[in-house]
Amino acid sequence: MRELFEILNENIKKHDEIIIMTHARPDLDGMGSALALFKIIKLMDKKCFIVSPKKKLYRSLDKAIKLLNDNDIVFNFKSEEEIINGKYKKPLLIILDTQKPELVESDKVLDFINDKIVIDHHIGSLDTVNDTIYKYSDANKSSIVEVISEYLNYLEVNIEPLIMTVLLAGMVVDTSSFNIKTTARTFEMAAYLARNGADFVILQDILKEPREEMVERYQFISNSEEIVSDILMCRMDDNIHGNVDIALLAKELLKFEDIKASFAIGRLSHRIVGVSARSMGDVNVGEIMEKLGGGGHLTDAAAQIKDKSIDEVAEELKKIIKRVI
Ligand SMILES: [Mn+2]
Repeated sequence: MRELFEILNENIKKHDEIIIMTHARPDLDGMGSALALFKIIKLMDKKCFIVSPKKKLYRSLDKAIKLLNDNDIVFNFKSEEEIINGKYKKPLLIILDTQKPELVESDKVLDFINDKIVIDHHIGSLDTVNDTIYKYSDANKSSIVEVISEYLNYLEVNIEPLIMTVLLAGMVVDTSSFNIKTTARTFEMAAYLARNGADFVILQDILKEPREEMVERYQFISNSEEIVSDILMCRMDDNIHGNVDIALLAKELLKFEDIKASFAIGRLSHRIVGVSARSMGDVNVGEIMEKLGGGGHLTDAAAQIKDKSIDEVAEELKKIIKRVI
């Protein structure tokens, strides 16, 4: 990681404008990291912008940004048009929490800026941003927050404690409260964030959910089915949901006693159905999602299927699971 930090330092110094972009429909990990990196770059006295999300923010992230703004901690967001029309002299694009061109917030910005650094913690695929100055991709990292915390630690700089809280919230979300993808180093970085001001009460406030949404989730869960022994599947209704909502369902299902793997199916758009899969490690859900055209890790995977109903996807998934197990 030292190499990444040296390259970041060198390139932030070398460029005139630093543009930070995360994936579309950003979460607390990707955008929380972007906010912290923005502050780091401002400390280095450089112009910095974050690519504005086009779609409505997830509630938790929206809450976090409002809370920061209410405390006079502000950021510089720019739309893709503003960036493309910005007449920049020497821009650098830093991409966080994804390396897939089809997942970034703006493919126009991706095409527009030549100098790119990618920082990701998902398993790489063939379809990845190329022509980068440097690509850091480590699937053993819990979150991008963990990497950015390491960077803060390496630089020995201080940013606002409230941003530390948002970073820790991102870590909590990406690790399902330190249950998955968590190493000893993750806890060390969580301790680092706590030592530098992360507040657990504010963190809980950021992550709290409205009652209706939790009740709705448990309705879907109550209709879940055990496909084969210890494997649960749950389908949502036909309304459009965010992939975070689908992932949350899969994570919840995995909490039930004896359950080794879980799958949640929901509609992501009028044409796309999403599947989110989680496993305790005995069942390779990455392999199962690959058979549905998706991919991922042993314990954490997903797929997106075009032009099929939720029930059709559910039937296909059942067949695959019965074949594999
Ligand atoms: Mn992440």
